[in-house]
Amino acid sequence: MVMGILNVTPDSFSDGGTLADSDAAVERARAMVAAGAGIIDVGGESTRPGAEPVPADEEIRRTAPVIRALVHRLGVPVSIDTTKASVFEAAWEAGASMLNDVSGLAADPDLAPAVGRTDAAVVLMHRRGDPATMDGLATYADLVAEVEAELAAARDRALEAGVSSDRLILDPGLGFAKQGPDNWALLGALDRLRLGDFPLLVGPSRKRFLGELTGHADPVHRDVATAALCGWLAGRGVELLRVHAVGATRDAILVHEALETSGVTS
Ligand code: HH2
Repeated sequence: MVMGILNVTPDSFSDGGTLADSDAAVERARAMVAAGAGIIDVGGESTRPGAEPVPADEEIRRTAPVIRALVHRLGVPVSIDTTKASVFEAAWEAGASMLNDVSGLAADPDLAPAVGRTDAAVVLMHRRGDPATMDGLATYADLVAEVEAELAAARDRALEAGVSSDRLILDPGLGFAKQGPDNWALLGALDRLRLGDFPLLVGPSRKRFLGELTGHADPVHRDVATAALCGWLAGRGVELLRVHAVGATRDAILVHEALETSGVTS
């Protein structure tokens, strides 16, 4: 499934400040659904390195009305991209059905119990530190083993808070406390990062490691590289792909599926 990114922020790294109001956000989401998105991920706080923290009440003000509009006007499933319990609770109240927590339930001790009281699906992403510190924490003696162990700790936080295992989705957190080559190494270890057989979400969209590869300094020029990688990820059985350019990713998945149906790939 393709997850379309809807950042209602002034400062996201590739699309910050591009949505003037709630109506513009609904129209962007409508286009993403028409292009093949099965779920929309709404974010009200940028997670990029160095991003300014956003107070919870401001994050709620940005996200809750948009979520309500998406659920009621488009009827599309919505995920809330937050690390804060109160923002999740407002999103849940507004109709969101999934929590996407880039901190893997580590940033806010109230978030695990809050999501445990609901039946929301939960994406647990791997990162270290926060936007201010994560680039300085991207040092690993054994990258895959450490990411695997830290994802297992996030899984345990969720299970201890009462989130049932069939609602958990894991994410290696491309670009979060990772140096360029680390992202490629983690892509080569996805089967291990499932911790058994949890579904995976992967979010390569427009990220710096794709800019380093292609030479495209402007993130919006990285959609072709994103789609190419997403086609490959679909071939590895990754369940959820979080992207800005939904149509390009959908096309890449279709190409992969056609090759598989024709017996060209195994
Ligand atoms: N990446 C970003 C934000 N949220 N969530 C998950 N689960 N996985 C990711 O890889 C991921 C994520 C960063 O991208 P974006 O939302 O475009 O930027 P910003 O954080 O600046 O709003």
